[in-house]
Amino acid sequence: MALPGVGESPVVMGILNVTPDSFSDGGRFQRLDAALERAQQMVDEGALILDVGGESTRPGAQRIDPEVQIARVVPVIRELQRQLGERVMLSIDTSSSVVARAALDVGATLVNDVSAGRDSPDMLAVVAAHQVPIVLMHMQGQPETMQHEPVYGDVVDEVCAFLHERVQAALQAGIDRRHIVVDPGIGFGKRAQHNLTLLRELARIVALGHPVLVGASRKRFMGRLCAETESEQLLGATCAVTALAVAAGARIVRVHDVRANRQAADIAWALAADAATDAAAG
Ligand code: PMM
Repeated sequence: MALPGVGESPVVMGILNVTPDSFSDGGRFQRLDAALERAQQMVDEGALILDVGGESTRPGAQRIDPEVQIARVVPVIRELQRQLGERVMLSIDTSSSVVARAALDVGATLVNDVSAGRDSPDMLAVVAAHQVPIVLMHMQGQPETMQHEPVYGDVVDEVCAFLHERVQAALQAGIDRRHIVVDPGIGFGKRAQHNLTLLRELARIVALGHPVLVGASRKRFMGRLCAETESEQLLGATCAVTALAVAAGARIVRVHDVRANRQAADIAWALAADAATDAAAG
C-alpha cells in the first residue's frame, strides 16, 4: 500500500481510537476483538488507511504515558498487520517516538504525528530509519490548552509557513519527499473562523506540493455551526467538509464514518474529473 499519487482518487483514513476517553468512540473499542471488528468494518466500507491511536488529542485531553499508549495500540496493530496488512496502511497516531517505534516494530506503516515531529526530538529520525510516510500536522499550543484564545495574524500564512518549516525538518532528517503528508490541523488551536478560512483556502496548502490530509470528522466547530450538541450527529457536516476538501485538492480524509465519507469523496472526485475532461475537450 502506498500514499495516493497525483491524479489518483482520494483515500479514506478510518479512525480507530483505542482510548477509554475518546469523545467520539466513547472507549467502546478498547477491547482487542472489538477493535479488530471495527477495523474490518471500516476496511469493508472503503478505508485504505487505519489510524490507530492510544492517546486522545481532543481539546483539554491529558497526555498519556508512552507505556500506556503502547499497551493500548501494539496488540491491535500487531493483529491488524496479520489480518489486514496486505489491504491497508496501518497508521500510528502518536507524537511520541517511543510509541511510534513500538508500533512500527509490529507492523505500522505510517506515522501520524499531530506535533509534526516537535514533541519527540528523534521522531523524524525514527520515521526516516523505517522509511515510512509521516503526516505532519499544524497545531497551535498543546491539546491541554490549545482552545484557550488561539490567535493568528493570517491563519493560512502561518499554517503554510509552519508546514513548510516542518517539511524542511523532515527532509533534513532523511525522510523521502514522497513520504511527507501535510495537514492544516482542523480544530487544533483554532477558532471556528480559523477552521473555515483554512478550509476555504485549502488550495494554498495543496500548493505546498505534498498530499494534504484533512481531519474534520465530528469536530466541535461544526457542531456550533449546525446547532448540534452530539458529536455523533455530525455525519452530514463531516461529509460536506469531506466533499469540499476533496474538491479543493485534499488527498486523504481522516474520518470516523467511512462509508458515508467514502461516498462524499467519490462524488467530489468524479465531479472534479468530469470538469477536467470538459476543460481538456473545450
Ligand atoms: N484529529 C484528531 C486526532 N488526530 N490527526 C491528524 N493528522 N489530523 C487530525 O485532524 C486529527 C488527528 C482528533 O480527533 P479524534 O479525537 O476524533 O480522533
